[in-house]
Amino acid sequence: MEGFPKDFNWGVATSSYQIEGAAFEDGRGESIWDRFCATPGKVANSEDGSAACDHYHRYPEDIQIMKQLGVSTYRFSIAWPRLFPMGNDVREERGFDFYNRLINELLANGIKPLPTLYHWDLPQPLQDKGGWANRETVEAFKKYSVAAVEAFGDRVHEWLTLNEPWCVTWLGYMNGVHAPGVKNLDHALAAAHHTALAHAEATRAMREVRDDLKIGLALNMTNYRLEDESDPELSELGDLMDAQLNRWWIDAFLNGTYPQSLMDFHEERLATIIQPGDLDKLKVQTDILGVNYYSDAFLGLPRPEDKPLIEEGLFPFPHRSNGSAPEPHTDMGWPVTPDGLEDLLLRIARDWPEITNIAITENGAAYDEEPNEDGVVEDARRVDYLESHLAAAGRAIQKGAPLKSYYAWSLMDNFEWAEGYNKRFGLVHVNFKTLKRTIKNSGKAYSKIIEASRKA
Ligand code: IFM
Repeated sequence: MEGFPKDFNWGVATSSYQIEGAAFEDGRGESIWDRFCATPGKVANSEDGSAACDHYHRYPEDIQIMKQLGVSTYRFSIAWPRLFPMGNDVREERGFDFYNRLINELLANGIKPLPTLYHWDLPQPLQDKGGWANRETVEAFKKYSVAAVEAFGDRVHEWLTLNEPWCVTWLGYMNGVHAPGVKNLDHALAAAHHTALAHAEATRAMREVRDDLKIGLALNMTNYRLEDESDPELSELGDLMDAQLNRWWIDAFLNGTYPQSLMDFHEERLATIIQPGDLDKLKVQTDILGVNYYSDAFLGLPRPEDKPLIEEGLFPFPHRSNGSAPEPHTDMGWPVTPDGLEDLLLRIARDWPEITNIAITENGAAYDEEPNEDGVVEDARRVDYLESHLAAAGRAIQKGAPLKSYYAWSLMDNFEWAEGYNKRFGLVHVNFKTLKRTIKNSGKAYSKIIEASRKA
């Protein structure tokens, strides 16, 4: 694979609720995803993450698998309700003990930990007070982040605050397909602001504890491909969607602003949410831009029935928009568009030259191959996806994009949120009955790419 320097960080990624299981063990508190999954009709097949991959108990085996793959870094998330079950100041030491064990085991095996502080499992008691729509959650997140750095910062030097605040905001508080399942534009806009503020406040507070940390956040980003670039209505919608997904959190931490088009679009509502002095607080030194890239988004002219929703602020889903997307698609229905990754990395390099450390913190594909009679998982489509996206990333590096790390999503098949266990993203297959792990052909291919790049 061309373009990658010898010291490139090769990794795999997961998140707590999607893999840990042990949801009711060692004092872990209820999270919004426990509550959402227990609500009929919210998750496919009424599944939940209570057992998931049982990584809570099997993490030593999982770390051995990472070692076999040859990765040098592991992105995981810390479950806030394990450390602070009620979302207040009351600690659960057994939660801290678990992450100490995990981090120590990673380091003992030569794997650098990259924790994400918030990958969607908000303590339910905080949601009972409004969750991310309530400004108090910013302060609670700051305190939790500081406690995590105090506990683990002697060994963990790179951190991500939030994963995909766009999903937290728009899937969680506007169209309700993710926990907490709220459908309210004022709550969504408040969440959009409070997540940006939380990243900034937590980052500053973490740095006060230790000045040797590199801190960033992970954003889901895409390229919007317009069906007709000359159509003014479509161009305007494309700009608003780009602002909402790609620019909102970057403008916040880089410049202490939000995109003007969205400020105008939501002017009255935002005026009641953004308090005087807030914009200055948004700007914060952010060392790593995590990019979660899965596919480009194809945007066609809004259908008449979508127009009232758009006017209200509910824009189409990035990967399910109504433009004509090319084949093939993954099991999520997302088009496979590797060149888009190169374009996106080059766009970041061009539009935000201040960003000097990009990590692809997620990239991967859902395909449902099972082990064959010889126990081999022949997931050729995932091998293609991985190789073509890595080739695109390598080209972007050669053209000057400051890409330093790549984390494949995901280490193993896991709980895919509202889709349940049906959508398999893993390089490692998990049999959810026996919990047996089997490295897929894509895992073997990834391992070879890593080995070759270190030798090159
Ligand atoms: O599984 C998710 C992950 O938790 C966040 N980013 C997208 C992935 C695939 O949908």
